[in-house]
Amino acid sequence: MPRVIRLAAAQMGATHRTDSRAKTMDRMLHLLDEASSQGAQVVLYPEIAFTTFFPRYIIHDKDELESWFEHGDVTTNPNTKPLFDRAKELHIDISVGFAEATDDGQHFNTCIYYSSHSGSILSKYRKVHLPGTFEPFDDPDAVQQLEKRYFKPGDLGFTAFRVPGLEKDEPSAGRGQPIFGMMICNDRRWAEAWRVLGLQGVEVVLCGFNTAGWAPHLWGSSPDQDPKEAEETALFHHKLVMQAHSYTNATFSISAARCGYDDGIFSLIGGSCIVDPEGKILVESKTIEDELIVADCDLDLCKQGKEKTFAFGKHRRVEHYKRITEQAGVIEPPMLGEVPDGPSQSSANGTSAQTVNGVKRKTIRILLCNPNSTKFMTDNCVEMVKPTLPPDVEVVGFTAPRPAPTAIEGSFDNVMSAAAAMRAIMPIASDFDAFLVACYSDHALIRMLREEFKQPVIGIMEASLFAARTLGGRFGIISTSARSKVMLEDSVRHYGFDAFCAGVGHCNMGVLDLESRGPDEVTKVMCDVGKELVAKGADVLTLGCAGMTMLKPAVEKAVGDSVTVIDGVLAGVHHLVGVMRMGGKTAKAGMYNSSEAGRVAREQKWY
Ligand code: CDT
Repeated sequence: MPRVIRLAAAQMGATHRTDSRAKTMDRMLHLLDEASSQGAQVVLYPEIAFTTFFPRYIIHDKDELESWFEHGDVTTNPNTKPLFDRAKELHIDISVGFAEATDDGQHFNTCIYYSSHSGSILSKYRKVHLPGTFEPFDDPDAVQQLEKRYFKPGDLGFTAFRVPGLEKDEPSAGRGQPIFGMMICNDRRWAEAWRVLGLQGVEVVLCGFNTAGWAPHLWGSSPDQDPKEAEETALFHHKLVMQAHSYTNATFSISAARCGYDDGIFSLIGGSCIVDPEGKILVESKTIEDELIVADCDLDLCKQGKEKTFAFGKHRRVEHYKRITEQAGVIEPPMLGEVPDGPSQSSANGTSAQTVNGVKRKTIRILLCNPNSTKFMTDNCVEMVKPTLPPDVEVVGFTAPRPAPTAIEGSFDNVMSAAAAMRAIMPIASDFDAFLVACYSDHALIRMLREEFKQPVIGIMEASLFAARTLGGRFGIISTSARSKVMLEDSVRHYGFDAFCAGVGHCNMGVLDLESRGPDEVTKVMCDVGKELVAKGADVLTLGCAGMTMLKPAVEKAVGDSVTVIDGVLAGVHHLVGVMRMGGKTAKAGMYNSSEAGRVAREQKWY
């Protein structure tokens, strides 16, 4: 037996700032009477239906602001009670949006489902996705959307609920009472909101909205965009999301607009519609005035999608969806350097290119990991090392994705960059034979990589110090800032090389100054610092930042032939090549034993 229910959207045209509540209530009652005369069983009203859409105004006066909110129980408060009384009298269920002030002083953008059957509120939803800004735009012509200022994000989740009293012959076909879900305006643009309802078997999604037709500070191409064209695009996006998400969750949906030109100037789109589970619009509004749309919806039509194409239990692969709940913002894939695809060459020791998964690659592939997010530094390092590579060795540059800091100048940057870099390296690590951490410090990423992988890992500071011990008696480090000098002195001690250190000098510059101040100024300072270190007894100098790589020849010239200058990137790459040729791998019997098993046991494998 079909489960047909008659659903309606009560679209509401312009509601001006100066309109009285009584006037707006009369319009709402009129729409309800019309719904009754058309036999509608459920009527959806828009978001913030009892007043104008006040979040477009900056309101400093506390009393005025509170006057836009509904306080206490909306079904008994005199401001709103008449709507619920009439719904009960007409035996029509209603869903309506309003600005909610709670007894304990919280404010939400809310809607409720009122059951005329029980004469009570069956379910409440508080808007989760609040669009716009907290602070108003400075531009006096901007259309403001200050929902983040006036409301807290909803705290009730997307909870589907059963609605009694709608079906003629309950309980019908053993499927139980209809399953409804609610969302408000901007929520409809988020697939996550729909899917959470879809996963509860929702059959009707209700969504009231106030969507600006022209708000160039918030969306659209530019303030010069033709307002009509902007409205058409806004309408297109509205229908797109209602249709697409109804289809992918095999549910009916109803949307009800507050539309028209509020205060004669603020454009809000219409486009109220009722969509079926195939994503087809059954009925849509034709005006931007008060208008009722009605459709008969056979909820059994949801079955096809729920049992075939979108049979979630059969087809969803939740193991691949973790990012959706664990990550809000975007983490881009790492920026990899160019992978040369020229003909394979034979190496000095007889090794040559090998084929992995049908892709030709060099025998030794080193991932040069720049843990900061400044790509030109990575590119400079790769460029500098390229001419020195044996034919079977390839160095691929990796730049940590945001939110890694653009420069690493202290412990905070160190840890934040290590976390961002490690998350991005984990999925690609197996493609590389060794890792070079291109930050001149005792960087956390070095130990993280050693713990998690067998491939050899070295940092450019460690590599410089090993080379310096091999090539001279005392070394000096040319570092960037005064703080870096102190940190590197500590690291030298940590690495156990302090007995061989003639000193650490600094250029009084930040990491990014090395680029922004220009090569002449930077070279001069670096050469001066280098000479001071030589005067203190250093016969080897190391460049204390990956960003100094390109200036090695200038420092060499300044200190003369008898002093050796070491760049950590070169030292690191060739150290790794040597270790690889020895068949070396990271030992796992001690401190570099991975703690992954423990994380899995604690359910903390979150990367
Ligand atoms: N009310 C609401 O959520 N409106 C937003 C537009 C905000 S930006 C102009 C919407 O998504 O329709």
